[in-house]
Amino acid sequence: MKKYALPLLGNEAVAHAAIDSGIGGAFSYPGTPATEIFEYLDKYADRAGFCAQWSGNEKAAYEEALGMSYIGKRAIVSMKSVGINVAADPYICSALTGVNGGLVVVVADDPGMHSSQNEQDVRYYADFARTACFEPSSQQECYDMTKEAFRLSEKYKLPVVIRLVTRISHSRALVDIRPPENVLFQITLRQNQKTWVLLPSNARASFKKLYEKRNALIRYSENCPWNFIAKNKFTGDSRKGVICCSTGYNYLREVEAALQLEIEYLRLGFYPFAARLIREFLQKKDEVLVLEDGYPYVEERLLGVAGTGPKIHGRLDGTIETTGEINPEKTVFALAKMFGLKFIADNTANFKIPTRLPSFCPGCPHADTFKALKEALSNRKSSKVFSDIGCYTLAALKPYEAIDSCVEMGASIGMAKGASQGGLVYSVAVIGDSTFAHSGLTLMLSAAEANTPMTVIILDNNAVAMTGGQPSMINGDKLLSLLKGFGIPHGHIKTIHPLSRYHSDNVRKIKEELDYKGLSVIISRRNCIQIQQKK
Ligand SMILES: Cc1ncc(C[n+]2csc(CCOP(=O)(O)OP(=O)(O)O)c2C)c(N)n1
Repeated sequence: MKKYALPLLGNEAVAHAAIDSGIGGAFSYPGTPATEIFEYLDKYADRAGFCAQWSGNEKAAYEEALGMSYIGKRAIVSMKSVGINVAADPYICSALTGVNGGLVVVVADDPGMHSSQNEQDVRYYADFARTACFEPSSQQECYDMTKEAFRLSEKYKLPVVIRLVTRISHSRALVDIRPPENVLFQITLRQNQKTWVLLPSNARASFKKLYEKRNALIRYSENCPWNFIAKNKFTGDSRKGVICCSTGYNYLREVEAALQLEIEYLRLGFYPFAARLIREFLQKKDEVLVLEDGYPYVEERLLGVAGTGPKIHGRLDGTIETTGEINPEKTVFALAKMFGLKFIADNTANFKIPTRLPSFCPGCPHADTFKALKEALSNRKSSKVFSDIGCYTLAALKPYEAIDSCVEMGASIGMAKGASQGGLVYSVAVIGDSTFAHSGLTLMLSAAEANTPMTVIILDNNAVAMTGGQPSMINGDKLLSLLKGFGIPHGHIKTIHPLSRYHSDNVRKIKEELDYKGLSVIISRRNCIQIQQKK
């Protein structure tokens, strides 16, 4: 095969590697910054002969991938940071069942919360589940590590995580494409695989085995090409060094070059911890700076509780801000502090990145819904509006200021129910159609079962708008029939059309349902303006 390179986003490089690894299927639920992984796979699925399907939520996506792995085919499941919270149950349990076909779990974290409700760090999950985790620093590594992750997953019979962060997911570089694997992954149905039945007697044995696998993974970690000490042509202060991972590695090299510093560093790109290699690096150091994006995962482990060894600098001692993304500017300051450089402050102007605030698109149906809801609630001072995550969360901002909470996907209905059961009068939940399918359904079932006095407003814009307009699973008449099936009295399932010309009619309908002393649902139905324009 002729050698060639492609200009790929980090997300696309992961996806391309999955195709070249001969996957049988790709599963995902949209979420920034991970969405493009599946979108790329979806584009090539038919041609490459694998299945690609958006799933109802991340847990569903994980289980579908696990099923494909069970029959011996390779599968990839991708999601954003908080997605792994939803998929945690099958992910952690599948470390015990083991896998058959290689199973790669790509989680794109979002340090700095560009488009997420928190800054969580999947490396803790990988550790918690006792599995392995790759952490690429470049688009080439996204490609190479994904290929290696499939191999490793099959070798150790474990799901393997690839941890991305926004800047790696969403930046583009030339990626050398290696020859695709010539393996044809056939269905292989193995007999008598007790590990797949997690009865305590089976699970105990698997848990023991998991620790044996962990020891093997630590040995791999100590010898793999992704973890290494850079020592070549070093002439600087050898008692001070840096441990860097993910973007930290890039920023170190960028700043090192810009400021003509030479710094000895250890780069980490695979976990569990390469203990021997890390000890070797620490032995000769008095001070070490940790440059990592996300939580102080490496830093905390280096510090331990004994407090011996070199001084560790990073987020925990205030050398780097505790929260938020790291960036070249923070790297400059941290290095200046450790190396006692004075000129740094003048160099930082080049590294500043301006911020922009989001807002509803002109013509967005959500804007009309919130105008009507605000008016309907204006004389009902004790009301609270529990919202969810989607474009509609922007109603928290001026001029609407129409929602009181947004916690995680599906929380709106549960919180409105709990508040109503605690005595709140005018308890309102607002949830998008995709979020409703993702994790609102079960809560709606229990609200219907208890006939809790509350009003649920489902914003049916026929799309997962926030993440770029992917198809939502339930909307239109299907949504209406489903709600009727929950046993909610038909008279209390109403539809409104969010347009200013229907405003007073919409306000009246919402008021009627607010005053009803049981569960009522209002479907606010109009296509997302972006989707409409595309059509
Ligand atoms: C567990 C989890 N998965 C994915 C996301 C990313 N995400 C945020 S809102 C949303 C769905 C939005 O769709 P919908 O509820 O229909 O509202 P819309 O944006 O269309 O108004 C998604 C996928 C997330 N925040 N949390």
